[in-house]
Amino acid sequence: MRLGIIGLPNSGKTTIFNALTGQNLPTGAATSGQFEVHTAVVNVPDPRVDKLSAMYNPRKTIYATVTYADIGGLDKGISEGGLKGQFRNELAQVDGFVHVVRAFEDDTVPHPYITVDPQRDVEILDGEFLLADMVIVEKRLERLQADLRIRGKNVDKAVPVELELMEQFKAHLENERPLRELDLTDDQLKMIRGYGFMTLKPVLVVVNLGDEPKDVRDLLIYDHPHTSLVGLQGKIEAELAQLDPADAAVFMEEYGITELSAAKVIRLSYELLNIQSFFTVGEDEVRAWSVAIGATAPEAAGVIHSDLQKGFIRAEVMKYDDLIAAGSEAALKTTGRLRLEGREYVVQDGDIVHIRHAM
Ligand SMILES: Nc1nc2c(ncn2[C@@H]2O[C@H](COP(=O)(O)OP(=O)(O)OP(=O)(O)O)[C@@H](O)[C@H]2O)c(=O)[nH]1
Ligand SMILES: [Mg+2]
Repeated sequence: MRLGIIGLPNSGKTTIFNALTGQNLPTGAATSGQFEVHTAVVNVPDPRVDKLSAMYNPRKTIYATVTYADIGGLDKGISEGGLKGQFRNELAQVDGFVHVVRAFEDDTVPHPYITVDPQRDVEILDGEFLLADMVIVEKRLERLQADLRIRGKNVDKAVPVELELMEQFKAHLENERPLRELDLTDDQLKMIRGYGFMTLKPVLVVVNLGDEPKDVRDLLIYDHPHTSLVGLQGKIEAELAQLDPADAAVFMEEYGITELSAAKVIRLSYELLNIQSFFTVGEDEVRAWSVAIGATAPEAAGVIHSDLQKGFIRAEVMKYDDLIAAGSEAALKTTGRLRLEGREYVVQDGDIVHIRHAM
């Protein structure tokens, strides 16, 4: 799963990328306004994995991961006439956005629109994405209408269906509302999958607070489905991510920080993607896997290996909470709470799974 970090120039995208990934990319004037993409894969912190690892003492412990891409160079006007080239490709590839909005005051860091105004800034880039989607919708409408004109009654059945959907999209976008607010069916989503609609993607808005902790809800109203809002002290957390844990603890005490927000932001961005974690355990490896919410046991098996999906017979499932309560797998088995599930079973977050399969 891939998340694109976007935001206006100098909002602190690269700083927050560093805070989340522990990298040390250069920030500030050196990079300003350029199209540049940097990526890093990050473990999703999960105390359940820590506990399972303590219980099984495996050779390897593997967390779920997300990939962050720091995408520089977005600004007002970028979508005029539609998003193009590398930008379009890069943005279309991501499963969701981390939208960085500047709330920090610092006279040495110029703001492209002079004043610090998070509400205005978040709406500038959102406006660009609405526009980019509108360009796509209008092109499709033109195509579909031409098709209908030329072929008349012989037109493909899908054309009037898509035409109606595009009309609905157009009306929605004209009201300056993102497409992710619409309740779309699987068939509708399939129909538009290749179009790369930007406002369809989930968004985590990260307000870059600066040096003072603040309540983000005082700074910004952002009320959409498939959206979360969180604050992060970008520069401080980026610096902390460079320290070893003991030094970081001293530093945190000095600044009165009780808990790092970076871990929380990573979790929130994972949760945004409509995926969940299930686990496999053993002496060799304790591992978290990501699967779509609603996936069945064979689909989850397929995440581990396609052979396990093909040869799927049954899944042995333990609930994480049951295992912790029982204290060990052996103890759990005596309670009858180790369950055998078939092909129809819908995997739940926190399931510990062992797939029985025919080779
Ligand atoms: N005071 C303060 N400065 C910050 C904070 N976060 C970022 N900055 C500074 O703001 C400047 C821009 O930060 P970057 O992380 O490079 O911002 P960006 O959005 O990646 O910028 P571009 O890629 O050039 O568009 C740098 O000089 C940072 O040090 C913060 O929390 N407080
Ligand atoms: Mg940058």
